[in-house]
Parts: sequence; C-alpha cells; structure tokens
Amino acid sequence: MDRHRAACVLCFGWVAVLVLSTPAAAQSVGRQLFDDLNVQLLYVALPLALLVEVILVTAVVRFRDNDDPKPTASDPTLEITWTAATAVILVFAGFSAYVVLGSPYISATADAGPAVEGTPDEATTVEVVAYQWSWQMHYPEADVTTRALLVVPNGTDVYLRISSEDVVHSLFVPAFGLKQDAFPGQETTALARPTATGTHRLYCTEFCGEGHSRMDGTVHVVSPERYRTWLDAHRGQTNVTEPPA
Ligand SMILES: [Cu+2]
Repeated sequence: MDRHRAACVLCFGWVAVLVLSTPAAAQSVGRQLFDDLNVQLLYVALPLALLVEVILVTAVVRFRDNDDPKPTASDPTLEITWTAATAVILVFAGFSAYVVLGSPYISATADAGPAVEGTPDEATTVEVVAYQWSWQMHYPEADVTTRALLVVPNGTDVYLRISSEDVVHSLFVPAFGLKQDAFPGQETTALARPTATGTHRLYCTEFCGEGHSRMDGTVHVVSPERYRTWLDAHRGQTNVTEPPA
C-alpha cells in the first residue's frame, strides 16, 4: 500500500512539474529556441532525478535496520555503464545547448549584421540608445526617434544596434527571450524575429543608478502594414511615444 502511494506521489509530481514548467507561448523565434531547449533538457533531467530518488529511498527503507553492513564490492560492468550513460547525457545536453547558442537569434554578433543583408526591406534596423534613465529608439530608414517605445513588424527580422550614453545598461525583452548589454562607446547587437502580434514590456536589467527601476518601456509587435503606416506618420519626428493606432 505504501509503495502504491509513493508511486502515486511520484506520478503526480511528474505531471505537476511538466505543467508548471510549460512556459507562456513564445513570442519570437529566439524565445521558442530557449523554450524548446528547456523542455528537451527537462525530459532528460526528470527521469534521472526520479531514478536517483527511487534508489535513495529504496536504500534508506531497505537497509534501515542493517546491523551488519558489508563493504562495497567492485562492479566494473555497473561502473562502465554509469560512466558511459553520463557521457551520453552530457554530450546530448552540450549539443542541444550548442545548437541554440549558435543561432543568430540568440547570439547576434556585429558580423551577423542584418540577417538578410542585401534585402533591407526584410530586416528592420533599430538603433537603441540607453541612458539614465530611459531608452531612445531610432529608426534610420524614416528618421523616427521614440522614447521607451519599440515598435516592430511581425514576422520580420529586427536587427537592434545597442549602445549607451552613460553607464552600462542592459536591454531585456522577456517575451522575445532577448537580453543584451548596452555599453557606452561600444555597440552590441541583437536579432529578434517576432512570431505574433502583441504588446510586451522591456526593461533595463543592469542596475544603473537611482532611476533604474523606472527604466522600462513597451514593445509593440504589429503587422508589417501597421508598422509601415506608423513609421510614415512619424517620419522625421523625435521623442515619439505614441504607439501604432
Ligand atoms: Cu539602466
């Protein structure tokens, strides 16, 4: 009966972990990569954790009144098995992570450039300047400058060129799984490809002074048509805070 109950608890725990670990729907290609990796690693980690717990509990229960413990005997087969199994698991975890880290949507570098070089219409470039304590986004193609407002077209590569005017800041858009530091006098880059329209928050995630907690903003993912209309409506303007209609 006790064994039955333990099995029930284990099954329930398994389901609870799976349900609780299911993240909100990803809003960008990069975030989807992170979420998928998380699930893959979870499927490996969960059975392992359960196996270890079962062995532990079994050993504790079964040998709780053992007055005559025997020294551990060598068992080459068992040792080779667990070493090989561990190696396979580590290679799997390393390979999965490497594939994700190699994606330009996770680690865009200066040379990654707009992902679709030569076809600028398909990549939106936004120059993001962080300062104490807000964000300035500049859209070079229409000379639009916004304050704490990032408007991006859905389904398009958005190439961010990030820098800072004063101290170190960091741009964080959780819905995109995007986080990139902003340094004074140096440019960092990030690439995002939104996969759904919607409104999200962006934050500074590097403590940068007394106004740090106010250093947030909004991200509007809109259809390419609405994006175009919004951009044209504000051509040449600065300090735009009005989101697309
Ligand atoms: Cu900051």
